[in-house]
Amino acid sequence: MTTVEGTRTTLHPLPRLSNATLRQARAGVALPPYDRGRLRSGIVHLGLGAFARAHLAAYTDALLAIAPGDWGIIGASLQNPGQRDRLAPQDGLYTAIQRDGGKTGVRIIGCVLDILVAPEDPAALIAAMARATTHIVSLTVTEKGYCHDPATGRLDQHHPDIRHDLDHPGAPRSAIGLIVAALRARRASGLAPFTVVCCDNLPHNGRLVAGLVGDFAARHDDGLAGWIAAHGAFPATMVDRIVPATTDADIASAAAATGLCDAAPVTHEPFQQWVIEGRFIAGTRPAWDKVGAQFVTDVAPYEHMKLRLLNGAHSALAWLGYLAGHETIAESVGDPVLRAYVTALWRDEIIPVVPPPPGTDLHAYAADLLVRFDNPAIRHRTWQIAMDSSQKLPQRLLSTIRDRLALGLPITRLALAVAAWIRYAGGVDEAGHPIDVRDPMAVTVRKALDAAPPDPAARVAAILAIRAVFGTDLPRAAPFRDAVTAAYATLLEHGSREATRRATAARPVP
Ligand code: CS2
Repeated sequence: MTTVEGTRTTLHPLPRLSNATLRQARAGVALPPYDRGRLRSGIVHLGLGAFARAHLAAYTDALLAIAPGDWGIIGASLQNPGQRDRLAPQDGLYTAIQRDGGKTGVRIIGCVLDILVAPEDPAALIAAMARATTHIVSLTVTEKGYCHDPATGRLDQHHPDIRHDLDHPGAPRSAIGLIVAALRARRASGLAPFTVVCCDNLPHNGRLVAGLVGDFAARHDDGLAGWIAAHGAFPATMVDRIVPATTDADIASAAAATGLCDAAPVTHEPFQQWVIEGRFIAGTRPAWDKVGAQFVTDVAPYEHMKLRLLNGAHSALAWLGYLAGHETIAESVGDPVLRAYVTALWRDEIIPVVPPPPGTDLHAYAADLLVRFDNPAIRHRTWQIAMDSSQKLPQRLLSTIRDRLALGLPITRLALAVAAWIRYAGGVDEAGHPIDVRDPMAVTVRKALDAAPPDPAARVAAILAIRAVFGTDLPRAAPFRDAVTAAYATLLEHGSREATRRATAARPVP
């Protein structure tokens, strides 16, 4: 038995996956067909979690299999050494398990060459980003990793990490501080900037990160902000693949499939989509389009479709499903009440206000989403999706609500989702058990609820007053306040399933 240091994971008595053992993988396991020894890095990726390893790295690995290029990836962990401790003994190799109902495909991904841990040595990470051979810095640091105000999209100058980084520009700890430090180093050595590719589910993610980097750089009066604005590139992207957190059971299935111990496999659905604005510095980028990515001039319609239909429904199902006692998204959409709700939510409230991307039928897209959500082999926990909800709500649901309010359209089902978040964030489930709410604003939300008088209208008003989530417009919009209050009262009185049934059955007056 091998125990991986820094984790509680116990591995099987099999050889550990590494360069030396790779060829011992069982027949049927796809191996990187390129020569890893000759592969050089061209990408530094901040936040090397499961999603990036099943998406950006999977695309890059597939590309390297058909077209050589110096597009190896140096991954960086911004929080703790866990991922490095799991992957370094494996020479960066890991197993990707594709699950589609009863069908499984197994492949070992080889394009991650090294993993750095920012808090251990920020200078080493800045140096890797500032190297002439690094052309792209990509990110999946989750919504809260950008240290911004979700309602305005501006840098939160009071965020402890941003304050730290402004005071210690040579040893930053936030993604934005690290990027600015590396851009400063490139400018000093006469290099062009790298292209920053944000792969998080944020609205206008390229523009948003450009603004945050600009805000941060402008705090030092050395002309850096102007240089970045003139020479930098921050293409927008839409990323999509359902990738649940890796569990011990996944580690066991990777071992069973490959015959090798892997402390950090990823599991994912077959579907993947990556739409990228084709704006890279000097046009230097991997030909990801050869392996299915789409380069377009305007990502916005794809982003709206994905954030509002997929992620909006995911969050709604996460809160309502969790409250109804469902552990996963597949279980939630297996419940006829929640299934009817999400179908009606898409058809009646979301699709009518989302302009479709070229050649896309949004009803067909929604039908495909339901098939993806149904995939029983993907155990995507409602609790996992409910994490950091305060950072997700604006782009996933509130934008759609704003569009409908502007047109005077009803929002019954969307309002139920918002009310379900408030109910979930209260921290007690329908059986009276505590909910482990993980959210940077968990305390703020709980305090607001606890301080409000106990009636639903007062509690909802207290939450809507949280400006960083709801802005200044929504708390003043009476149809929104009333719809959320009514839904919240029904949730408290009748529970999630009955409230969902009623919201689905409601025939709101247009
Ligand atoms: C999910 C996303 O955890 C969540 O919030 O909604 O991770 C979702 O699975 C991906 O965006 C799918 O591309």
